[in-house]
Amino acid sequence: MKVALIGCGFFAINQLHGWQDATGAEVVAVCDRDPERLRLVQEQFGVTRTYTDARAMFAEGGFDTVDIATTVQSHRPLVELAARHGVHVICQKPFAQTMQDARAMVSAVEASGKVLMVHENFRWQSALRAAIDALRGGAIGTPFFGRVSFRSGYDVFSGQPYLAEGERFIIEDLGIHILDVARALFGDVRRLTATTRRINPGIEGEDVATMLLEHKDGVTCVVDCSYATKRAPETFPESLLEIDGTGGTLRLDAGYRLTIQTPGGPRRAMSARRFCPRAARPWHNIQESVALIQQHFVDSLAAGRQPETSGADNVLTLALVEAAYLSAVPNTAPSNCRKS
Ligand code: NAD
Ligand code: 89V
Repeated sequence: MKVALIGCGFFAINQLHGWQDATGAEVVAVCDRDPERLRLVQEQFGVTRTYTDARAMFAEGGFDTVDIATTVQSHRPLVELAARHGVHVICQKPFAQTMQDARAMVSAVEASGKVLMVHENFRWQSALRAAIDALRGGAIGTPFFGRVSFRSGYDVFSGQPYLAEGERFIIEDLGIHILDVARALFGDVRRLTATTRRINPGIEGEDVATMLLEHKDGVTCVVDCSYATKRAPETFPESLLEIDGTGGTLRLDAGYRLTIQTPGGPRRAMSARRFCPRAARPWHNIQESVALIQQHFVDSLAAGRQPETSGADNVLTLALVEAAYLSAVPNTAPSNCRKS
């Protein structure tokens, strides 16, 4: 697979490392509007074809997949450009700013006959993947309760200053991952309610969100996210799990210690493996998930399968984000529930 990458910013470095580790894929061209970012990437990764304009890169061609690592505003024009040039597409989360944009991008790539995957990598963190596999394998029977929890005081704004500026913050940027993990664990969602708060006065959006999900298969799940939680140990970027099933319990605790308990059965515990020695803590878990999702894309294409977080699948995660914002808006309760 020959890959062209658009957007050489903060996070793309992880993606470029991931492509270096991938079997069956190589990056042949990179594009960024900022020539300085291009220079840095060329120096670090030795990619010689560089472009400041994506249209020029597509016009020259020579690649079969485009990996879009820009922020959300540019996703729709770039995905549609890729669809017009008939290449496979990977697009970073959040996939779109509106459901309409998301559906338009899915339709455009579908019409081109190519594959579209949203880079929704959290479900590929190895500790979360071990939990997902255990649950899907019936390790604790039928789950009936879940909690997927991300609570941190980590300063995300130093690496990604734009996160402090948007009207929306934690649900759109981070909650989207955690909602996707809930979908990977318990399937699709029938109903969602949410509350939000802004604790940090220096940012525009909400930095605390608590969501209650009723999954179609009957699981009730609490998804709680916070960037205002100052505690030790700092668990960034771990998503912790508490899951109860008819046949036992699964816990994923700080330090990514996974424990599965069944009555009368052995208590099974494991630690997350060290996959990516080159990634600096605390980003190693994320770097690992990036490499794994990129390899999943290569393998899915080779096998003629849709990747797990295809564009069509990710529209359902995005719908939960939209539902959470709608639910959390004050005064949107039906008029007969409001105080007069
Ligand atoms: P960034 O601003 O650091 O980098 C984006 C880069 O894209 C910039 O260098 C910019 O010049 C370039 N760019 C923007 N529009 C362009 C265009 N039309 N053509 C060419 N270049 C263009 O942003 P970032 O922090 O790297 O985030 C990028 C995306 O990755 C965001 O959507 C963010 O939510 C996502 N992200 C994902 C994870 C994850 O774990 N999946 C983690 C961090 C960020
Ligand atoms: O994964 C992300 O999208 C990042 C972070 C983990 C920092 O929230 O923005």
